[in-house]
Amino acid sequence: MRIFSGIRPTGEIHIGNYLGAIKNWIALQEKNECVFSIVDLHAMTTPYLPQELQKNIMEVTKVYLAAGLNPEKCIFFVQSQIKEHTELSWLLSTVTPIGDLQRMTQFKEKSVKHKRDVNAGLLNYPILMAADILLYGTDLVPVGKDQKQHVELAREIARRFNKKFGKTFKEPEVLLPKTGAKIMSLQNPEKKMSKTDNPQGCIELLDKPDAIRKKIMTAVTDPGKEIKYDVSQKPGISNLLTIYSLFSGISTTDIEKEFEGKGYQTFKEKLSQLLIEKLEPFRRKKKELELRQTLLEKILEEGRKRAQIIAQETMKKVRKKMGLLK
Ligand code: AQP
Repeated sequence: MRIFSGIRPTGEIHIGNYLGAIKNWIALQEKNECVFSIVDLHAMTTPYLPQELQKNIMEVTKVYLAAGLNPEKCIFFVQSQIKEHTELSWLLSTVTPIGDLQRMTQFKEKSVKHKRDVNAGLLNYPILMAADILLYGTDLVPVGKDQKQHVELAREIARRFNKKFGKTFKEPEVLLPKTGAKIMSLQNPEKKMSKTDNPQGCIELLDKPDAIRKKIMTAVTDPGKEIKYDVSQKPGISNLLTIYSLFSGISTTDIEKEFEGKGYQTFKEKLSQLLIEKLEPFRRKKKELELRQTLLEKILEEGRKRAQIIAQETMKKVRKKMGLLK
């Protein structure tokens, strides 16, 4: 199976990104041909500081590696270093109806969030994402729930292209984790945890113990005292239970039993301890990587070369099918 997925270098990677996407990638790289990217061109569709982008790309590189991504087992590269992504994105835009882009939930949400900067890139985001995926002959795209709609559109774009120009692309499928596909904000359990939202709502993979404790202890909970998984009545506690379960490997039912009659405070203290312990290796490995700038550059350069070979092959076929000169 060929796998593709990516992350925008828009800020600190959080446990939502990890549980929804990265954790799956680490498992998949063992038995599949995986291509993982830092999708920096996507990061430019929402307000960002040019002077911070390069630093963010290197930070995300370190977090990917600290989380267990193995460049010997996957292709790992920076999106903007492969020009074929933007070329294919343009070509695919000619088979994508505008209406399909306008109905995307993320476009609608981000247009509200960034009212002053609703640019064409934000609208075209899913076409670039389709190009990312289709360029590598991808079978499966492991992402969180918020990206499901975009993968479905990529599939639709592939289908349209194949119909118009003859079979060229595989139709990729989305792969969501059974649990953890949408980790919610600790400050607003109705909204997903997000890099660019309230930092108090978000546990970063590299958060220090004090920050973890503070964020968990101040996490919004629900009326009552019972530790019970019930998303409609207790969205706050249910989200914390999901996080507890995914980091401990214990089922939510067993966690409920363990905390029967114990109240929110005790539960939150235990969850803080669990996260402090489980996130410690990320911080340690990331720190080790701080001193390995040359190695990081070498890894990205190697990844660029390997990705480019596949991307160029695909583009040769696409250009021919679409009637362009060699
Ligand atoms: N809360 C979440 N729960 C589960 N999975 C999540 N993902 C994001 N948030 C959650 C998944 O993480 C991968 C990388 O996401 P991204 O960086 O490409 O962009 P995003 O989906 O827009 O993530 P953020 O954190 O919310 O970033 P900003 O604030 O920049 O918009 C994807 O697979 C995503 O599904």
